Amino acid sequence: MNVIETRQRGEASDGSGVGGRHSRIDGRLKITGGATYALEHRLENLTYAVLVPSTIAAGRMTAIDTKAAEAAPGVLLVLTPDDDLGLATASDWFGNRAEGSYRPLIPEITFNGQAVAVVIAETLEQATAAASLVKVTSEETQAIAGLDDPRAGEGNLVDNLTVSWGEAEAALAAVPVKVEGEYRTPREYHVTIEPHGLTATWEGDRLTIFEPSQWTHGMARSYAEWFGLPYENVTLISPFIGGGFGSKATASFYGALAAASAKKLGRPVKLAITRPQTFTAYGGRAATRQKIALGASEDGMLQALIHRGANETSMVGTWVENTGAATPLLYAVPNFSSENRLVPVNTVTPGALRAPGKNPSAFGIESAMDELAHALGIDPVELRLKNHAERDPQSGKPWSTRQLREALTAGAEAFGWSRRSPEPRSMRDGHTLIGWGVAIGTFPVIRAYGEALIAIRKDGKVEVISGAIDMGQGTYTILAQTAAEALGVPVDQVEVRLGDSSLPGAAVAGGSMLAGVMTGAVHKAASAAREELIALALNDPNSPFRESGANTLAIANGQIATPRGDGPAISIAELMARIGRDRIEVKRDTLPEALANDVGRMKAWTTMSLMRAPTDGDYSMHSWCAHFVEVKVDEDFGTVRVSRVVSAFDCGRLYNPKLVESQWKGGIIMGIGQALLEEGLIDPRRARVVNNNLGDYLVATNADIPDIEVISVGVPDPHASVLGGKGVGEVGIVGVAPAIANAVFHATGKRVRDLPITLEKLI
Ligand code: MCN
Ligand code: MOS
Repeated sequence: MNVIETRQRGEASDGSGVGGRHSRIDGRLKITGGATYALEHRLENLTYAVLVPSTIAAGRMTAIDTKAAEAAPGVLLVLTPDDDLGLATASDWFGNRAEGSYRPLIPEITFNGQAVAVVIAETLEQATAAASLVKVTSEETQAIAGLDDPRAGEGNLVDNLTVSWGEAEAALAAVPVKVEGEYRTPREYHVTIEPHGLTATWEGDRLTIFEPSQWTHGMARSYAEWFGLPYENVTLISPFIGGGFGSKATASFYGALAAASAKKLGRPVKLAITRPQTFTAYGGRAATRQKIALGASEDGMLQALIHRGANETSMVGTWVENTGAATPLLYAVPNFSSENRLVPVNTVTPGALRAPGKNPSAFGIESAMDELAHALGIDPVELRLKNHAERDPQSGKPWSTRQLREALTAGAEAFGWSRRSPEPRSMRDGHTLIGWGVAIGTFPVIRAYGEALIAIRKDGKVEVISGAIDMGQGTYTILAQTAAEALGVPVDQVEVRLGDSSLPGAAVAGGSMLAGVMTGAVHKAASAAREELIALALNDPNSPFRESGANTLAIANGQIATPRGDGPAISIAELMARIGRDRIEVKRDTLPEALANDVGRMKAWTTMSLMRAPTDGDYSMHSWCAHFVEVKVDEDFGTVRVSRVVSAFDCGRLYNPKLVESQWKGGIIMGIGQALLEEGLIDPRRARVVNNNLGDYLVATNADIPDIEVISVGVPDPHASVLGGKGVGEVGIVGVAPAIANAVFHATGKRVRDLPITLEKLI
């Protein structure tokens, strides 16, 4: 079922290998309804679970009355904090595991919407109706609604995020030109089109979970640990995912509840998170604020940078949205000081949302750089080029590759930046003010390990098998292309099977690392499979090549021949028939020798503990971009429209430029939404997310999006990955919001330092 055939009707088989513009091979299945998503699996005897959310944000539940719910039609089970489900704790992302038991429902309430009970019934309607009958009595205490709540305070310093060199305060006091500002980003949400949820089913002591997942192995580990099962007893299946953006990388309390209920009932349980619950069942991007001071000499050389950031976190968990993530990397500055604080508020613990840290960080520093350019009277592109960092200012290491100058230059050229008139409010079209803005962005290269199995079938088809996932970014397609190239077969001869934790191991599809990890593993396994096929063709007594005198063979376009073409030439299927083989399987991993034992494997696939930081090694490795934006602002109404975007990127080698362009554009589109629309509105009285639906939480739609031109200026980066690519999935969003804010300033002369840029801030 989760096998993707690469042939698409009406599409020529172009045999494109790595670097080809192949369309997504899962695209047809998705748009014709052939792709089965997690909640669409129809199991016999299925039951339905519905969560009961808390209506207070802080306090303690003193009593819960479930009698009416239990007596309601069709109800099978009601679980409350009074039920001990016998679960153990699970490891965190890095594989650290606290002692003790795990209770997914607790009486201590720390946010509005926290689940206090779950009701399981024969039908969804029955469970929904019964959930409304659960009566909760609580002692309510005063909640801290968010970062702006006066009771929230300054927060606690995160020690390992304090970075400094030189004498920033003294240098700032001495410079002739300085700017200071406070920049804020609101709470944002993933709003994936496919909401979360799962179906859990047991067979004896084997648990199967159908759940959308950015990381089948990591999530399977959590389930195994909760229930005290051997890892192999859990299978998590996730062949298709309707968007994740960071929200589907961990197993969550509702997964534990569904699986525990299924165990108790001896029947499969489906738990679908409702759209409003997607705002509280897991966390979105934390709200942030950051104070930035920049000091420069009159000729525009940066002398000092002081950065004081903070992000909200929950009362019970720690989420670091590092506002200083991009700040130390972008510019050469001799005196630098940066810190980040955590401010606990009554919210669900925030989580990773496309380019966590880097995204709000870029909003701060890139807005501030625009303010500095204006104060200096220097063109903002020129200011950035002037202060280009020749090596990583923080680690002191050379960049592996950094085509940021090229991105700024190529982007400016394609945009027509030289025609910009520098004064704010100096470009207009009737009642419409026109503004042009620029900002840069970055995202680190994160390396990890992967494993892939390549099977050559007797029909000559090649299977690529891995537990890695594809949530829309293109994994199926690039892995087919990689195997096709390494094996010398057309891409439509390759089938890719992904999204199942029982398949070979892979890192998380997060941190923009999966493509580099998995193309490396597939390339290695497919190259080994090719060697094996050639060895068989040369040595098998029944092979037509046995007497050819050749000491190696060539495979191209699915045909095996002698290198000079002077011997026989046959298809892979024919060779398999001649040598009497049904299937050749080759599995390879990219683990270093020292980690290739059982423990190393387990750690590599199910935790992040073996991930390699961008500066681990001799180089500092990052993707880079420069965004150029035009906005049109209605002078009377203050409405902002983005009318043109040109962005240039350095992401190293591109495995599939068509998919990369789509990733970049997707990031830019999200960035436009972030700049102009997205904002979780929190009721200060009850700390409740007010706009918890797709009608009121606004994201960019087609009508908000202009033509977007993307340009690749990258060169292969041999240090970043086996095939020379750097991360693509997240860098596109980084820097978009400040480029828009800078364009709005250029159009209107008004500097908006808190997102989103809505009309009331402009009139
Ligand atoms: N790619 C490429 N050449 C490269 C690098 C990547 O061709 N050098 C292309 C490939 O098509 C690959 C894709 O870009 O499948 C993304 O690769 P990569 O940057 O390695 O990112 P991951 O595969 O790890 O995907 C995760 C990343 C993250 S972290 C978020 S958040 C995000 C994103 O991808 N969420 C997405 N892109 C998304 N796209 C969709 N449609 N839906 C999401 O939820
Ligand atoms: Mo992406 S936020 O790292 O899943």
